Amino acid sequence: MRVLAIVLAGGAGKRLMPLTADRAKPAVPFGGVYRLIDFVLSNLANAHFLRIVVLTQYKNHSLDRHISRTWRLSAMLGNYVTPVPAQQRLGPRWFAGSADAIFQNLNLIYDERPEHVLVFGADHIYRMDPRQMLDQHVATGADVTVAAIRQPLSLADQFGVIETDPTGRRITSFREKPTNATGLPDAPDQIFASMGNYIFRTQALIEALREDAVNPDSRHDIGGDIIPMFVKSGTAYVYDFATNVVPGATERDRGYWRDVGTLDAYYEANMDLVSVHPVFNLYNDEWPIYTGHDPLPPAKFVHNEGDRIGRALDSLVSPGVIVSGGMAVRSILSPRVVLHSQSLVEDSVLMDSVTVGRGAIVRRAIIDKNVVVPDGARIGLDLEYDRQRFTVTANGIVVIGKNEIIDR
Ligand code: ADQ
Repeated sequence: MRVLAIVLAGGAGKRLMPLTADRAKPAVPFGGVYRLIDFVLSNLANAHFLRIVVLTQYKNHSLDRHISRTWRLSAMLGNYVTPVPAQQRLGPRWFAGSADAIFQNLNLIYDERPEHVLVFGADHIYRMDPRQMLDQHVATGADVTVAAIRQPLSLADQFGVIETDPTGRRITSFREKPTNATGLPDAPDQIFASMGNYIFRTQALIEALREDAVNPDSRHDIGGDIIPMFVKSGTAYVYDFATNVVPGATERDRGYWRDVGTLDAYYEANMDLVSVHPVFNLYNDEWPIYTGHDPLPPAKFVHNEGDRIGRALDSLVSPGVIVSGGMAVRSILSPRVVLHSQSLVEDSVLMDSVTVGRGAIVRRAIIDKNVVVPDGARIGLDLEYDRQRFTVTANGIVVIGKNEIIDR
């Protein structure tokens, strides 16, 4: 069956600032060596959906570079992962919303002539076999199938909220980020949330996008505008993510899905990787998460100045790291991080090339690329002080943007 996958990677990711100051949200590094977009692309690739266009718009340079360096499929077999920047094909305007992004790129669909189009979001951490969703989509004859997962009612205003008929399959109501949602009949404190992954029958998608494009009242958003059109005509179905079976999944990480749209959610999802029995298992080689990075030497631990042993406990340590007489606990050290003597890094995420100076202490922090933490500095110990100079989240995580200069 001919299938084209479109990955939506054009969102601004404002709630992840400062991590999205210079890069699109799907390009935000995660788990040391990954970028957020690697998760959806790995799911598609593992399912052999190998014709993929990635629609980009906002600060797309590092995303384009990552995709073109890492995601090189065999052109000889007709496979590709192609980043497509907003090109203003239809006049001098950027994409108005996710539906407009596809509308402006309909030529990609005409070129490929798929029977079904997968439209997947680019910024979630999960494993999913999309073939099982496609099977259901084809079996029900749906015009659109929306993947969904149960989430707490309190988060309803962050998601598309789905209600179904008694069979649990056909969608009877889809409301984008409602502020007055009610819980599910069998679980009043939960909602059925759209995961932002859709499969469309191609012709139905094209017709809906054309109709939407000339609707002056539309915000041209897939969740807000396109899905409700199909709900009205009774041709929208839900795919329950809880039924998805991924090869090699463990008891603990089956059904794992995280929307990392906020800094706190992003931090927690990183910490899920370092917990002693990780809730998300990176070692599933039956459904690998692919990525790419520069060729770097192995991580090195140095016993410094006679008595200081470089150590890392319950941590992920990437290639090119040097732990020179410092110590990392429950942390993620991305490529080229250096911890100098007597430094201590706890419960933190350090991105590429961060250096932590002699005797410095870093606690519950996210530190973006290239930041130099000076000798003896204290981060995450006095949140009042940190609030004056950095971003501090609702949960008290200190976030330091790329290239920021830190005073002691
Ligand atoms: P949000 O993620 O808030 O909710 P949106 O900001 O439209 O919705 O982003 C969806 C995806 O499209 C993201 O991957 C984003 O990067 C991309 N995107 C956004 N604007 C774009 C544009 N102009 N061009 C290209 N790509 C763009 C969505 C759904 C909800 C659902 C949540 C699940 O709308 O119904 O519950 O995802 O997280």
